[in-house]
Amino acid sequence: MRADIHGGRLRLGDVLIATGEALLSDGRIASTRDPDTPLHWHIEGETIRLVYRNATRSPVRIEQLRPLVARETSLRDLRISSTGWQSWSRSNPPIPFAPNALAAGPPIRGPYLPHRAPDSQSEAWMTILCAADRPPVLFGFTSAEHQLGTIELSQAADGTYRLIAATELEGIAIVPGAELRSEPLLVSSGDEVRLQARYAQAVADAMQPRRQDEVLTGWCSWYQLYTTVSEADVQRNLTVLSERREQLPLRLIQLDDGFQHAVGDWLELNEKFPSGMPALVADIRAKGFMPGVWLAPFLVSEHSHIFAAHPDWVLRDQDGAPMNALHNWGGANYALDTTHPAAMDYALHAVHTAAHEWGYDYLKLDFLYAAALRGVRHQPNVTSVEAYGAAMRQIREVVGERFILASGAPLLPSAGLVDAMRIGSDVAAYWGREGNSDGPALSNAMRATLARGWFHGRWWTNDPDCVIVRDHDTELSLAEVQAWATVVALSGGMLFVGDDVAEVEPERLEILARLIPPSGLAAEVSAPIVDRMPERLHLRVQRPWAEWSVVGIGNWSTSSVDATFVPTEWGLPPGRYHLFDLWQGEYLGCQPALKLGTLAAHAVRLLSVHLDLGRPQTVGSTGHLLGPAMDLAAEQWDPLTRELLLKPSGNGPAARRVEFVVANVSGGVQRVAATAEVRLRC
Ligand code: 9PG
Repeated sequence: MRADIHGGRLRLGDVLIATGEALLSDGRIASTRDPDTPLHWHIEGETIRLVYRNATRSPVRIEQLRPLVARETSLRDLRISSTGWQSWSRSNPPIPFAPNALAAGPPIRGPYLPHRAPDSQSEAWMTILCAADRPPVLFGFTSAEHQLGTIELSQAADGTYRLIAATELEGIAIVPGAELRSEPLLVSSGDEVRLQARYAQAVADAMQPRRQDEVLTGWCSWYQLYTTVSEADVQRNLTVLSERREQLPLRLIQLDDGFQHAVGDWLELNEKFPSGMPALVADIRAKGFMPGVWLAPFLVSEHSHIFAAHPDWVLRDQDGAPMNALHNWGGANYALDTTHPAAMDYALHAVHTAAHEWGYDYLKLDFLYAAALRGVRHQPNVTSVEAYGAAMRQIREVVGERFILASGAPLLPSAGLVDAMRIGSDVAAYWGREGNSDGPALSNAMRATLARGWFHGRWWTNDPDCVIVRDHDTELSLAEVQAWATVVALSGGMLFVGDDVAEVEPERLEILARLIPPSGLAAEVSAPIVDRMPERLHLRVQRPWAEWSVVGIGNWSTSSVDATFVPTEWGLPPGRYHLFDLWQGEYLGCQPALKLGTLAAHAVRLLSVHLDLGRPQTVGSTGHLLGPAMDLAAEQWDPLTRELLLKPSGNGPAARRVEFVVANVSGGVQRVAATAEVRLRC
């Protein structure tokens, strides 16, 4: 995109014309249009920074740097995507403009933004704007080392939009002669999926993500036992999972919230854990599992001993009152001031103890946004993003190469510091609740997972949150359980189960077993969008012998619909396709398109889709939910001997019985057991 600067205005191709501004703490606004402006742009390719130079003789305090301030007249039918500030924040593909002061409000799901207009839509980090008659445009800050970046849109009475891309300086001072730079802002236009990839790569270049190894699997105590969890509960699940390893090989046992005296009192275990942590960890290890534990290192309950002893360790508001980061567990929970050396030492001591004294290899660090709240800190002149980054870097140093799953964590500032990221709100054993579009609910977790697949493997490993498969103590229908299992499988992210597995019905454990191991690959999603969720999921499988697709067709509406599959609507070339229903293990024939019949509310159909190659070929399998994409390691067809060689991947549970479904040229299919290499004369 061409950038021209003329008369203090920046023109970006035919996307927009903007000025740059700085909002000072005394309320004055400096503009690139001023004759003696202290501002200039620094432009590299499609990336823009705004720089403020203090040419005065006294310090200047800055609230915001605004690399782009534009009035847009031509945004017909504007739709806006949400990335969301932190793990649990609302996230969705482009949907019509709507002020979101409540949905993205502080302190939990949005940051404190004192300068935003109340009737605006404000998006943290990155947004994609779609309007009629022009390609989508992405505005995204590509790093968060110093400042939070937001893109704010508001609409004037005449219908025109005002766009402000700004970074928050929170009143920090620049000394005379010094310069202050905004985070870099990428502005790019084109196809939505390509824009996400381009932005993800730019962020990865700036934030240096950690290496992604294996995508982990495990058990988590939270989604059935909640805070009632006891040592006996963990032991019971440990025993069951170790006895059923052949059917259900999971790697981790992760203890969640419920072991501590109070939030903040991490080192005081409650009476439900009489044997202590080292003993529990030893048992987990002895049975061959990786031990994991939950902590919220930056949160202290008003009821904690630690807050009673050190009330000066928490973040304060302008009036000096402790800032409530959330109301939960029967009271206020304050944010630890990580710039207070003693407070930070305490957080590090808790994490050090969990990792090195107790012996946990995997830390689910939760409510991390608390360290990134705007407030009055012990150390002046530090932004909340800087405070968060510094705290997380110290935590990383303490835990070394142990695994960090971040949860409730501001997204961009965590890239490079954590191994995995919770990318949605909590799941629950119900689809949704009236008026709850952000809190715990299966549909909310699903919405975020569908919106944030493009993070996966680029900034960290995505954690879509646990699957819940039990058939009791739940409001979820089988269709809903399967829909979530499908979305998790197609996310490529971590696979954890949130049930008390000792109590789960065998046929429901079978659902879980079909998801092992995670594929590591995230499917692309596309419209139609219903209830802010895309209904199409598409994983393109590329192998040396063939390319095929795994497609998920969801119905996120509240009533049943007639579903069809038309390959050309999915970007596949016209032709005849072998279709295989992966949930049912049923071959549906070879056709140019297919009527799938009725799809119930909240249900999903999952198909393996193979272009007819005019020779014998694998078109389905019955092991992993993703079918041959996971079950088949290699296929060779020899036209001279007319022999088809199939090699099973063998990467699933040891007890898994897999059948390959092979299409013959005659139009029929045959099923063959995939115990070892299979040679078929066709
Ligand atoms: C443990 C849980 C689980 C879960 C986390 C997180 O806004 N809230 O009050 C709120 C409470 C709990 C919560 C998220 C938000 O869940 O995501 O997996 O670890 O903490 O308390």
